[in-house]
Amino acid sequence: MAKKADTGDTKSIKQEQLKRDTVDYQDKPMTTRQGLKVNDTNSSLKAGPRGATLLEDFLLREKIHNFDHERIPERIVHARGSAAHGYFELTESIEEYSKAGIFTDTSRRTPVFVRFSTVAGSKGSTDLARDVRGFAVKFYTDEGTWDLVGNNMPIFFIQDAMKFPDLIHSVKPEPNNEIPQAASAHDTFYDFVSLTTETLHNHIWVMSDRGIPRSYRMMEGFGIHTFRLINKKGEAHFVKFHWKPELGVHSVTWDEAVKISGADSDFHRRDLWDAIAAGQFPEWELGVQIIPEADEHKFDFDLLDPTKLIPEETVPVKIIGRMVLDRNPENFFAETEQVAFLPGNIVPGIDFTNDPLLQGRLFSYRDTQLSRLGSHNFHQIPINRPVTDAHNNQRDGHMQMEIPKGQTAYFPNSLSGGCPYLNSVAEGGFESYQERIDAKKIRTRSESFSDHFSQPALFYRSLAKWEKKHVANAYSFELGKCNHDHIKERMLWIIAQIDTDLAAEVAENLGMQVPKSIEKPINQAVGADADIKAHQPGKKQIYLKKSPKLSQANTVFESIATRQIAFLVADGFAMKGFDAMKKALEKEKAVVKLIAPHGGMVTCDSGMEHKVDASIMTTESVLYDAVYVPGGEKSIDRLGKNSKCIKFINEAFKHCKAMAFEDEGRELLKKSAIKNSTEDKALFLNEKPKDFISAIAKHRNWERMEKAEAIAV
Ligand code: HDD
Repeated sequence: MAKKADTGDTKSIKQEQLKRDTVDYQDKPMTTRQGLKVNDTNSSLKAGPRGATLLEDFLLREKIHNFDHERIPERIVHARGSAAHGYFELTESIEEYSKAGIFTDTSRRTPVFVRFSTVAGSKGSTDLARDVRGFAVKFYTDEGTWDLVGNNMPIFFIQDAMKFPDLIHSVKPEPNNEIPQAASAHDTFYDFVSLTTETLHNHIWVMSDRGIPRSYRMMEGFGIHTFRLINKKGEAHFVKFHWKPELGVHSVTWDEAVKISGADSDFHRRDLWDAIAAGQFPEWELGVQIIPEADEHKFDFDLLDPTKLIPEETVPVKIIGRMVLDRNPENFFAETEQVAFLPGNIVPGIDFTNDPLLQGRLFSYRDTQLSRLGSHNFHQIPINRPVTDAHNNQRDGHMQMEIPKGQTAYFPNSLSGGCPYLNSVAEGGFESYQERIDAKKIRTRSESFSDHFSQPALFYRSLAKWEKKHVANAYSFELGKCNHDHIKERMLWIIAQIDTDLAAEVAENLGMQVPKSIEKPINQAVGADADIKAHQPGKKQIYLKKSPKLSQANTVFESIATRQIAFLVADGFAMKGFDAMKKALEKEKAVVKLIAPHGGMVTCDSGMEHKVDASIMTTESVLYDAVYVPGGEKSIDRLGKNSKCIKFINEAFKHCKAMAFEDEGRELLKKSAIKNSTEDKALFLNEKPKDFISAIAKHRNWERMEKAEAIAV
């Protein structure tokens, strides 16, 4: 059993296991794959220096053969991602609900591997696409591997796995011209969404700031489906899983997202890597919402419907553990690319429900690994191997890496003494929950799934004013990119079912009217004999006025740890103020970056040289969380003549960031579009670092939003 380490030593069983498979080429001679020492890897074997290459050249053939097969198919969804190792610790046992060791043993430290991702884009696409983010956690538990394969939003687009290929085909680049990449803003997606109103709830989350996170480290995670917990007595409770980030939930604006995509399309990947490399380990709490089986039908929606969340105000989230990511992978391909998550990987004490989306996923993930990883033995790849030993009679096939001993590969057997032997439930053998089933076999959708409007409306009502504005802008942008008016009209009618003012604002931006009705029923195209009624959206209900927990305005605003602060400097900048500000920010674990008109070194007014982190030519304002400009006449004069520097300041203001100017630094402010803005809660002129720090912790000054809109950059 992996025990919690008392010291800083966090080495886990998984880490030790991976270490055995890690190859270190340092101080080693170059060899072929067969171990033959190589003395030339630069030229092929030829008939004379200018002659034809010989077929005999086995060295060339081996090298090129490997190169020709280096790529594997990318994931059909969630192709773009980044991952890290870490651990999970239980802080409170929930023994009364679950017998899983991971939920009962508070002394354990369970190794995890977590992969974050976007959904729609290809492997090389931008991190900052407006999209759902995947949040997949592999727990290497003592009882076998458990995968919680979730997203950063608590609901999903569709209710039945049968529709997943349609959803994905609609959002992926259009099949005739393969446009657009990593973007939902196109006709086929909105054609599908507007004909499939069950998508609305997840869709409005994507239109909100949740669709463009500031960092993977600043996202919530959700298991989405209702799962079951099973205790020692065999009793079941329903459960929803939540990950809550220590740093709070924060996002960038759409204008920034677009610009970050150009300035650094690896922004989230780099952010995660750099934070871990700097010892700033991202951390989440694991929370559960637990519902007694007897309460299954007490809700205004169906617990099996994955397009519904249970408001935290209705069932509070109980925090039971913490997850820390403390190690970057050694090799992206071997670990991050080859990791295979399977929602079907569970352990005793956790079980599924009949959520029809979850049921389909149980098949799909195992199946897809065959196309992606090429062999059903993908579980033997080091990153996918459990930390428990695996013994069974499954044998052979492509890329078998083990050498199973003995005469038998069947059960029952007497020739091997009945081994590998079966385990009773008391010995930890897995037993599916004995759910009573008495039903007709039928291809339909339960009518209890038909409420498509109440929760998108609840989400929208719960947002702060600035969040609502962002949603209206996002709808306007996305629909503005569609070419077909009938699709936009259908969407406007649907948005009006969420909120009429929202629909009116979007319609105005599109130069259209919100239609009073639509010609044909929504979801008309469900199939010849299909149960059209079951696919029609029900009437909107208001069972909860607001759910404040859904708004990012109510997240954590405590820390500035890992926030990137741009210090704009040129030769001659004043040390007065600079040093105190730098020390104060670094004390709070923020990252100070010196940005200057040139690379190399920059000299302050006391003659000291300081290393420039980025020349202003190579960086952009959108990559930083806040800006500080120290004084120094010479420095400010130089910066004031640099138009990129003025743009840097204008953009930081536009994006509502905290900004501080010292002494002559204020002259730079005058040259910018901001001029002399006073009474701005995140704009500081010769003020104490303390105030600047608390403004950075608030992430953005959204009160500035209207004024900021007017800034043209
Ligand atoms: Fe899925 C990958 C999350 C529904 C089929 N999915 C994948 C990943 C995440 C999710 C995070 C990336 C895992 C990784 O990092 O390797 N998917 C979800 C969530 C869903 C969901 C939260 C609904 C609640 N997915 C879903 C359905 C199907 C799939 C209904 C098919 C019926 N998903 C896949 C897949 C992928 C995948 C095609 C692609 C690569 C992979 O599995 O390993 O099988």
